[in-house]
Amino acid sequence: MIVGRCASVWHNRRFVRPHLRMSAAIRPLLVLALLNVAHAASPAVRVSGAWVRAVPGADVAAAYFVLYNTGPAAVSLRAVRSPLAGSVSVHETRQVNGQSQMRPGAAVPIAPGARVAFAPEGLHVMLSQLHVPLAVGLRVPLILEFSDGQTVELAAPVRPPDAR
Ligand SMILES: [Cu+2]
Repeated sequence: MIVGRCASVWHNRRFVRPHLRMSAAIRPLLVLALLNVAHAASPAVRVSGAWVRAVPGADVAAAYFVLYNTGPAAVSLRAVRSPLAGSVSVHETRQVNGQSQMRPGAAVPIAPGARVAFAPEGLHVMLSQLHVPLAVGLRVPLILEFSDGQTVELAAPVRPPDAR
């Protein structure tokens, strides 16, 4: 079963390939595009303290981190992806009438110079349909997409269920 799921991860990778095969006419444009990316250099948003809480026996888990907008303009976290999860969404846990409820959130805005913490009992990234069990110590690749077009890739270590 795991082999089949891993195959789907590979399938996703293969999906990227057609971009690399292109005619000679387009190649100079690609070089320009890459130069632009290099020029844009470091992303405006820095991500620190990323981790994922292990949930034994479940195919869902929550990821946490702190976002810090070092740029002069507001940026929002638009989407998160992971090759280990079939579905990834931003959630917010709220207390409603004394009960803890999770609801899917929209893009998360980060004002210039502001920090936004994803933490237990608040904002979190919900990883669903996990392709592999998340053992403590495993590093979960996360790709964060921001409204300014920048993406940040990181590997969030899995911590025990009682981690805070
Ligand atoms: Cu959630």
